[in-house]
Amino acid sequence: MTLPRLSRSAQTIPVGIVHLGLGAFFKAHGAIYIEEAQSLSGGDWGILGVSLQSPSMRDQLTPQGGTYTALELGPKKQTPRHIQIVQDVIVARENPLVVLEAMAAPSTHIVSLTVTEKGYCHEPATGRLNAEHPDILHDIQSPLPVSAPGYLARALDLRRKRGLAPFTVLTCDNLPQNGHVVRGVALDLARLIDPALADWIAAAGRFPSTMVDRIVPATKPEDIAHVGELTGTHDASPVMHEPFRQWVVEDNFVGGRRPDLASVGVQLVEDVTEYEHMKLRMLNGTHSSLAYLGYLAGHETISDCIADPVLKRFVSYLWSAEIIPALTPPPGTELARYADELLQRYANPAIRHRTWQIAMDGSQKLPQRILGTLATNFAAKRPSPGLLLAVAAWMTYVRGTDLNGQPIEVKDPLAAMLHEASNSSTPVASLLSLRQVFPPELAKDLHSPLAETYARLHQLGARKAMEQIA
Ligand code: CS2
Repeated sequence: MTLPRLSRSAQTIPVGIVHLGLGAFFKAHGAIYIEEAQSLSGGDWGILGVSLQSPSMRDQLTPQGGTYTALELGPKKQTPRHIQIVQDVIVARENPLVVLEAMAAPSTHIVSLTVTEKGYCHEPATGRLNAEHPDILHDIQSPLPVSAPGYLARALDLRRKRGLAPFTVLTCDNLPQNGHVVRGVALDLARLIDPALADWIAAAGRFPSTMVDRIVPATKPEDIAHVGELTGTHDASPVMHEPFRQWVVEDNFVGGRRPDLASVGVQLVEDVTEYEHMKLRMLNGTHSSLAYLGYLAGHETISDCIADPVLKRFVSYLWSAEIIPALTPPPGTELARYADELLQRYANPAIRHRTWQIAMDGSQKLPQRILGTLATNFAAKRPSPGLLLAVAAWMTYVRGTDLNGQPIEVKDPLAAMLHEASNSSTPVASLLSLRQVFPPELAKDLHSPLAETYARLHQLGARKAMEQIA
């Protein structure tokens, strides 16, 4: 039976937000908060979605008027919801001028981003713009950009020249001090284009840091079929998400203009750092650890990992012995309780979050998720055998073959470099010498314990090596 196509039932709302990198995460997180804030408190906060490269999101959403289903998957209950805050989707590569004009429109007050870690074209180890990046080299020369920093700098330039206030740049990616990073790359690029632009952005621009959290696995073909059965309409672009959500945002917007986020449970704070460290190191740090070790142990998803008593024990040990002692809790938060909640979220069998998906782009993720904790523990002389094992598992994974010699499809912007280093005669030393990932001081400290851990992992296999630790 062919199902009718999902279509818009709500009125359109004028666009106040342009979102760069419209993907599953933003559709299931920021967009839902903004839709709720809009319907509770009003304001013209419709979202214009932008895909920087691929036309697929536009092709899926346009025939349904930009609307989609968000399916909340609890352990026992499923709740579909029709989200209508996205008004339209544009593909930047096809229409760069249309995107720049939308960003420069007087009615646009916020440009939000989910472009993944690598989309900032920065050096993960330092957080600074990688001025050698081919997209950045292009964007220095051309008024029609290709990178996210390029769109920010060029659109801000249009606003400056037209005498408009800048938009607020609201990053929603899992980077430490994400506002600071996006401000840094936009300023560095602006300075290469026109120093006067950089001075204007530095003085008038606002780049609040945020902590974003909701587990949203990539949508699979079977999810589309399932949503069709559940709702009776065909949605080419549904998103699956867990019930939990959290958004902590620094309340630092140009002219104070933003949706009424507090009314829908967003925490507006002065400084997001402690929330961000907690989330990146406790959630994303163990996600990445489980991704590499779980993958090598033969587990397909995070909930499969937690169903294995060895991995469940190991991850609890990571929190209590290695990660929590290196953190300062955010106000009113008990970290042991946060860990218990994380374990429950990971165990949710309705969420099929693949270890392979989380393993992607490890070179961009490791520093803020795992290496920061390792550095703190080194300084405090606190042993970290578990996190060392996670790094050794990453070093094994990026070879492109698992411990049984089976091929792994490694996705990473540095894949070629990682492949060469990890398949050399000294994999640990060669990988540690990659300055994009490992700060030199830490690399020195890590070398000998990591070489030993790597050898043990290869001798015992992932499960036994975890069992030995916890
Ligand atoms: C995950 C995150 O894919 C990944 O790297 O660790 O997407 C994670 O699910 C979210 O940050 C949860 O908020």
